[in-house]
Amino acid sequence: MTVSCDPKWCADTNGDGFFDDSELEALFTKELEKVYNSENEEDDMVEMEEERLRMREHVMNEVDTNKDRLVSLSEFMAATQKEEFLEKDEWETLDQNPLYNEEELREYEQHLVNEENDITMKSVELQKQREELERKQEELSAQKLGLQQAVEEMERIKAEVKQPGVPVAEGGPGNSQRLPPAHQQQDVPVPGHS
Ligand SMILES: [Ca+2]
Ligand SMILES: [Ca+2]
Repeated sequence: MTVSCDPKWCADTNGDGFFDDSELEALFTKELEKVYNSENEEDDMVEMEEERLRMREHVMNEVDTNKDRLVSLSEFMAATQKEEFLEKDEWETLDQNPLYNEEELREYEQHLVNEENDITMKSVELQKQREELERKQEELSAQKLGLQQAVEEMERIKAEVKQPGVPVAEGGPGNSQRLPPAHQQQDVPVPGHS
C-alpha cells in the first residue's frame, strides 16, 4: 500500500502507528529465521517461539517507556537512537551462554568495590605504619645522638684522667747525654797499648 516507508516501521501491519505484541513478534521473524530453520529437525521450533517471546519482552521493556504495551513511533525512535537494539548481536539465542549473567556481573562489581575498599584501608594502614616508623626512626636518631655525646664525653673524661701520668718528654735532649757518641769511646787512648 504505502510505497515508501521505513522497513521496520512497515511492520505496523494494522497501520495504527504503534507496534503491538504480535506486530513486534512478526518483526523478529527474519532475525529468528537466521538461527532457526523449520526444515532442520535439529532446530527446536518451540525454543524459537520462546526466543521470540523473550525478544518481544526485551523490546517492550526497553522501548515501551510509558508502559502501555504499545511501541509508538517516538518510543521506537528514542530507542533506536539509544542503542542498536535490533542488531543481531543483541539477541543471544538460548543455545549461547552469555559470558556473564547479570548476577555474576553484579557480584564481580561488588568484588571490585570490596577490593577497592580493601586497598584504601590497607593504604591508610600503611601510611600509619610509615608514620610510626618515621617517628621511631627519629627516636632512634635522637638516642644515637645522645649515645654519641655520651661516648664523646667519656673519651674526654678518660683523656683528662690519663693526662697527668703521661711523661712529658720523650726523645728529648736527654738522649745524647745518656748515650755518649760511639766515636768518643774509640778515640780514647787505651793505656799500655803500644
Ligand atoms: Ca500496529
Ligand atoms: Ca508505549
